[in-house]
Order: sequence, then C-alpha cells, then structure tokens
Amino acid sequence: MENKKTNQLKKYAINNEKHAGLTTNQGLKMAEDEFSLKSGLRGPTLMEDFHFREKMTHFDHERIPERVVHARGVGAHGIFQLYESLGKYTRADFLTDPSKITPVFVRFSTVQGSRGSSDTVRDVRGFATKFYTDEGNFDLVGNNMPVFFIQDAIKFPDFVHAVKPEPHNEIPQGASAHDTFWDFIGQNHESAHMIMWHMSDRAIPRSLRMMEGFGVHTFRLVNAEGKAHFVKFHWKPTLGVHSLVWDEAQKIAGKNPDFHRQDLYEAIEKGDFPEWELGLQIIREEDEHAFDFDILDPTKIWPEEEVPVKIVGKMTLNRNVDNFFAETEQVAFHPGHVVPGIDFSNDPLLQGRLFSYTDTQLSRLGGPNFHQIPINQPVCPFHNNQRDGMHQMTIHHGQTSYHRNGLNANQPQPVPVEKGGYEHYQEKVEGNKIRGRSESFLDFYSQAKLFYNSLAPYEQQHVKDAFSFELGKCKSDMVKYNAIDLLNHIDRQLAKEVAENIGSLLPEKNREVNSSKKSPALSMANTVRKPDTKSVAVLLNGKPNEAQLSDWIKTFVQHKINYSIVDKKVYPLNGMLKVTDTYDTADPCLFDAILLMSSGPIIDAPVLDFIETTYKHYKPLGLALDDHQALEKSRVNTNAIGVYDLSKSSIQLFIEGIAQGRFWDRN
Ligand code: HDE
Repeated sequence: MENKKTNQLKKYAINNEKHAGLTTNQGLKMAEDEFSLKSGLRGPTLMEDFHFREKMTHFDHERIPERVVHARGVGAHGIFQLYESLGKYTRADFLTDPSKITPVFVRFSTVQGSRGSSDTVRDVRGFATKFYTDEGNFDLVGNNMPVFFIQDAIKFPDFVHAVKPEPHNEIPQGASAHDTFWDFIGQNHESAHMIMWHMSDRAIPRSLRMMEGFGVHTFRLVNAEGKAHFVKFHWKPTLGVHSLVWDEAQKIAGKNPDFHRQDLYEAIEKGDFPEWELGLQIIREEDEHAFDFDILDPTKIWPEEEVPVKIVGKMTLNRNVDNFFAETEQVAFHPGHVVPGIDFSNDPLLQGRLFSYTDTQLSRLGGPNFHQIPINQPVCPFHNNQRDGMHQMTIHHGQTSYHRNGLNANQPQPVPVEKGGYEHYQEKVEGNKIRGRSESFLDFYSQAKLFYNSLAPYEQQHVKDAFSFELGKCKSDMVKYNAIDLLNHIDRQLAKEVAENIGSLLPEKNREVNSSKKSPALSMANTVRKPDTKSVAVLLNGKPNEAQLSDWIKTFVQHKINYSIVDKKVYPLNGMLKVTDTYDTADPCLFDAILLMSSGPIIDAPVLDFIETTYKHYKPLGLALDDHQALEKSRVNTNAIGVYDLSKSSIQLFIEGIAQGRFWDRN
C-alpha cells in the first residue's frame, strides 16, 4: 500500500540483494569478512585493520537511548480520510477536504517498561499518530485512556520516577504493582480518576487493534474566519474495544511477550487492516464554563452523553514498517506539531508537553536535525534559516541564512495567513504570575466515581481484583493505607473490599463522593462485537473427521477468523489442511476460542488443560466429542453458557459466541 509518505521513504531504501558486493562504508570492496588482520595466524590483531575497526566501531554504537517513557512500541503506516468537510470548525486542509488521503504513521506503546518488556502488562497504552498533511506534520500524541495521572506538567518527572522500576534495584519491570507507584497515588489524589482507568480492563487490551485512542487534552479548532471551538480527539476502533483477563495477560507475558506487536504485524500482513474512526467532541468557546468540570483539566472527561462524539473520518493501517529501527524507533512525535486550524488550550499538562518532546529527542536522536530522519520528514517542502548541527543531511546552497536579508530577496519569506501561514489563536490572557492550581481543578473524585458507576458488575469486580493485586504486592502498610484512603473518597464498598483483601485498615469515616451519575459510553460491555480477526485453536485428540474439519475451517475463513490446528506433533492432514502447532508451542491464552475434536473416551492431559483454561477465561468452547461423557470429570460444565455441542448446535452459533467474546455469567 503506497502513499505520498511511503513513496518518499523509498528514496532511502537499500536492498542489499541488488548490490554487487560487500564494501566498507567508504565503498571499498572487501575480499574477506571473517578474519581480522593478524600478525601470523596465531598472532595479535593489527592496528591497521581498518575493516575490523570500522565494523566494530559501528556495532559498538548501534544502540540509542530508549524513550524515557513509552520505550516499548510498535508502528505501522496507513492513511486517513475525512467523511465530510469540517470547514465550519477548522481551516486545517486535511480536515476540510474529504477527497484528500493523508498518509499517517502510528506508534503504539506501553509506558512503564523498557524496550524489551512484555506487551500484555497492566499499563496505559500510547497511541501516537503522525498525519503527514500537505501543510506539515500534525501529531496527535494520545493514549488509550482519556485522562491522565496529574494536572500539571511539572509533576511529570515525579510521577514517572514513581512508576518506573525502583531506583535501588530496578524492580519491577513492566508493572505498576510496587510501593513507589502507589505511594505517589496515595499522596496525589488528582490521580483518582486515572487510577480507576488504570485498574480497569482498559489497561490490558486484547489487541492494539481493539483499543480506543484519546488526545486527552483540550485543543482548539480554528476556522478560516478565525472563530475557535474547544475540541477533544477520539479514535474509535471498528472492531470494538476488547480486553484480556488478568490471568491471561500475565501468562501471555511469558508465553509470547510480543503478543500485541505480532498481532498487529500479522493482521496487516494478512490484509486485515485495522481501522479507527476519528471522533471529535466540540464545545463552543462561549460554553467554556458551562460544565461541572473545568474543560482545561486533563483528569476530566467530557461525558459523551453531555458532549456527543461526532464521527468525522477513518484511519486505516495498511502497511508494516520495512525496518523497525529506521521507522518505529526513530519516529519523533510532538504534541506541538500542529497545522493551521489546530491550536492549543491552556491545559497546564499540555503546555508542559509542548516543551518536553523536542527536548527529549535531542538526547535520544542525537541532535537538532532529527526532523531530517526519513520517517520524520514532512511530505511538503520545508525551508528556513536553521543551519548545521549534528547529522546535517541537507546541503543548503547560497550565501544567506538569516531573516531580513537583502542579498537573497529575504528568502525564505514568512507566508501570510491567507496563503497558509500559521497564526496563533489570539486568545486574551491576563493574570498575575503565580504557582498554583485553579480551584476548578480540585474535584478529584466525582469522575472517578462516574467511571466506576458506569462499569458492568463484572468490570467492577475486575477493578476490585486489580486494586487487590497491585496493593497486595506493596510492602509498606502506610502506602497501602493511603491508597485505601483514596478509594474511600471514591467508593466506600470498593475501599472496604480491597482493604479486607490486602489486610489493611479502612478509614473510620466514609468520605465517598455522593454521585450516582453514569456514562454508558465508559463501559466496554456496550462495545461492538464481531468475529472478524479473532483466533480459534482447533484441538485434535485422536483422528479427526477431516471432511467435517474442512467445512468448519471454510466457515472460519469466511468470517475472517484466524485458526491454528493443534495436535501432539506437526503433520499434514489430507487436502490443504495442516497441523501447525503442538500442545507445547501453542497455549490456550493465545486464542479467543477453542474447538475440540475428540475421537476417544479419554482426553489427554495437555488437551484438557487447554479446555479448562479456556473455560476459566470465559471464552467460547466448541465441542465435537465422539464420546459425550469425555469431559464429565473435568472442570468444564458442558451445559454452561458459551459451550457449544457441535453435534447438536450449528457452527454458526459457535461463531456468534466467538463474536460475543466472553461469557461472564459462566460459573
Ligand atoms: Fe508523553 N512523553 N508526556 N504523554 N507521550 C513522551 O517523548 C511527557 C503525556 C505520550 O510513540 C516522551 O519522544 C510529559 C500524556 C506518547 O514515540 C516525553 C508529559 C499523553 C508517547 C514525554 C506527558 C502522553 C509519549 C518520551 C506531562 C497522552 C510516545 C519519548 C506533561 C495524551 C510517543 C518521547 C512515541 C512520549 C513527555 C504526558 C502520550 C519525555 C512531560 C498526557 C503516546 O517527551
């Protein structure tokens, strides 16, 4: 899938196969690449061995610093297209011309762990999109949760120091279940809302393709007449929002640490292109103070029932990177990369981010010319008087490199607004210099409660379990008690149950915020459900009925369901089918559903383990048993919801079960 950006990248592509021979970086052909130059076959290596020195020096410097947060990530190329013009709100060209196809690059990430950590840990997921528009790059650097832990950027280093592995022993990796994180949360009640999201199923997505994305901050859209509206950006996945269960997430972290990046890579390779719709929540400037929350506060959502999400376009990821380092690792996002028609708000978290992102690239990418790295270049021309610096790739011609020059007709000249020049929105601002927080930011608990109230009972149970797990891992009683104290401001019953589970005291006084408000849009129980791109393991226990198996596989393929056939060994079946996995290489946690074809009275132990684990994780089970008693002594209730006896019910029902995903009412 090609677009303006991928075509631009081609200029830099090198395919070794097309080259005649091995050379040094100076272009010298080398006759030998296995032996260093020595004084005698058993003698010492010589200093003059330039080939060895060059090869080793380059290798010694292959690594660059990983991102200080969001170090582990995966990226893909794609396109964005608008459904209808948003000219009423913005003059951004890519948001006003529905015929325009804008190339994008998206990088998904976890926050806490280092580059080699596991994908399925409990964490926030980064969801950063670079739109290569004809007016320059616009970066929407968001997360899969709509709020954040802190309200002011100056606290970010403190928050990150608290959540990252502890400094004395660098433990834990890819986890927030430790004392410093919970100490921070207990001491900073502005995190109350975000911690509820973090303890919810949103923090353990089933797939990066099945997560929402949020710009988090309030931005501004400004139209051609200079009229502004406040806006929040949303990404809504067309496959719906789905999660793992915690037991699965932990096991997958060991069984396949690359679970999410592999899932994304394989879906794109297969042509099952992930899609998200772009949604906007828009508030008129006149209504800035019309809500019971401050719209500049990044720990608050705008409930969708109060401010509807207007769906305006679609993004499709349709191409994997050619080289992980060159593209995914070197891509540099920045919330300050905006285009005409998009501007900032005074959200104090956003304001601080506008500094941090360029600054961090200087050490990560080694100098001020990182915008010249192919993945970061805009697809439109860029000219200015900035010069030199580390890794300068451009040969600027001419005598002048300063503004107001007469020698080169003052080129490059500023572009007037009518011709596409960027103009900052002329917001009137007045105030005394002050370090402090607006009183309108001080209600920490109402939306935390709103989130909890809005969850289905099973989702609330998962939140309780997550708090109990995380706090149960903490060692300090003070840390545990402070966290319970925070919960006591949100929901007394939640605080009480978690306190009991972790052996902590409960504050005597109930300080629960008084609100029974709900926002149904916050619950994942209300999401879209489809069988598409889910995965089924077909387990063989004894010789299968191959004609039947072929029929079922055909139906899976029709529904875009991925399948693996699993037996004790890998071997070909008749026709096109093949056993591709063994009970050793596969694992029940890696699939969305299981179909068991068993031909004898005895179900082998590893097969039984698959079935029982899948049942325990509430996932659909299709059973084709020659002997109907075969599972009688197992922990599987064959009459339970989401268990399909395929000798009686049609495969179609099983497929509906796969679309449904989980059967939470199963006992
Ligand atoms: Fe970031 N954040 N952040 N962040 N952030 C970085 O930039 C920072 C925040 C987000 O895939 C860093 O290039 C500050 C909110 C994503 O390359 C760094 C503050 C949101 C990514 C940085 C925040 C994000 C980053 C580290 C508080 C959601 C990964 C490496 C004021 C709206 C982008 C880098 C990628 C990365 C700073 C808070 C999203 C250090 C100071 C809120 C998705 O610059």
